[in-house]
Amino acid sequence: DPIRLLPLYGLDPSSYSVRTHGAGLINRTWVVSDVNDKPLFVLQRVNTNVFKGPEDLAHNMAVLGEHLSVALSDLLLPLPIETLAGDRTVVDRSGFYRLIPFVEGSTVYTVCSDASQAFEAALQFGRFTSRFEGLDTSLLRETIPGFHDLSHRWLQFEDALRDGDASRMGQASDAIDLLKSRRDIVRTYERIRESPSFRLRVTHHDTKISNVLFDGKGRGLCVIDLDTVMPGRFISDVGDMFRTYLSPASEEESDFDRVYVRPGFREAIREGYLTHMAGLLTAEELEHFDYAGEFMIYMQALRFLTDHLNGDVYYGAAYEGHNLVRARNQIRLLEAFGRP
Ligand code: GN1
Ligand code: MG
Repeated sequence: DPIRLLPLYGLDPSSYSVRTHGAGLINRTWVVSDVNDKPLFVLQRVNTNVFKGPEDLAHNMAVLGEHLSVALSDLLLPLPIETLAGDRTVVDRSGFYRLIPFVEGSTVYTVCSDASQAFEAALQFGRFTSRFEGLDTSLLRETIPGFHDLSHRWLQFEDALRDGDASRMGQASDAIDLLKSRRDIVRTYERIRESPSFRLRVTHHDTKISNVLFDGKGRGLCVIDLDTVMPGRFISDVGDMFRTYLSPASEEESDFDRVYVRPGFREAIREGYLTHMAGLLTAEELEHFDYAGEFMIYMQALRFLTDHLNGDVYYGAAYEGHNLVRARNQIRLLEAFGRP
């Protein structure tokens, strides 16, 4: 029970209750409330199989916080609180934890249900990146090496095709063939990676709707879940919004007829993101705005399929063939997205 960590922060466990919260695949999250049930903190356990260097996360949060305070920025960014000993992460045998202030009156959504939410979220992610424009991104550490490096993901896929489960490979041949046939998406990425017109900026790398806090009127307040904040390209953040906001059904949906692109959402993401980013993106980046969607949807399909072939070691599986369903779902979305 994570309540045992509260004394490290000088908090008396008998004055708080802890409830599980959210549904990420990687980390575990709880909300800590007071005796009147008022939420005060979010407690998270970070998956150390995925994030191998807790000190890198702590380092990055410190760099971000420092930049905002020096720049006297108006950006709201809930950063981990210090323990009595002055640490922003707590390491114990089960992993490492951090405690973050709960933003009063905030709500999270697990599904992006209308275009105005997509607009608000995209505005928040664009605003987040824009507020770090003056920061030297080389100060940030890579918390997951090669995280959105599509060439690296392609190589992992090839490894799985060589060493993975043979019977699963047979069953998944349709998905394997489809992803091989769209290797042009990897080639475009390789050009982008070498192009000086594509800038490295402070990038969130996990722009799903549940990583944005909203107020009671449906206005975006700020972004959360900063573990994967590191130097990156805008195609990661814009692409993951396309990937996770366009369809009414998520990557978990097994009825693929429910996976499609809702009208108006694409435009909402574009307008929202460009609210703060229009003046910062280069002409070549703007030309690749829609490519971002292909890039992220394709990468997620590759990652799910790779994990399926490898025996579900990364994402886990709640039922037999779960990651193959997720991969096929993302392939359906890639087809619905169309070729930019
Ligand atoms: C993971 O755990 P969650 O949902 O925040 C993954 C993302 C994937 C996502 C797919 C560190 O994020 O890259 O897009 O699952 N995060 C990591 O649901 O691998
Ligand atoms: Mg995350």
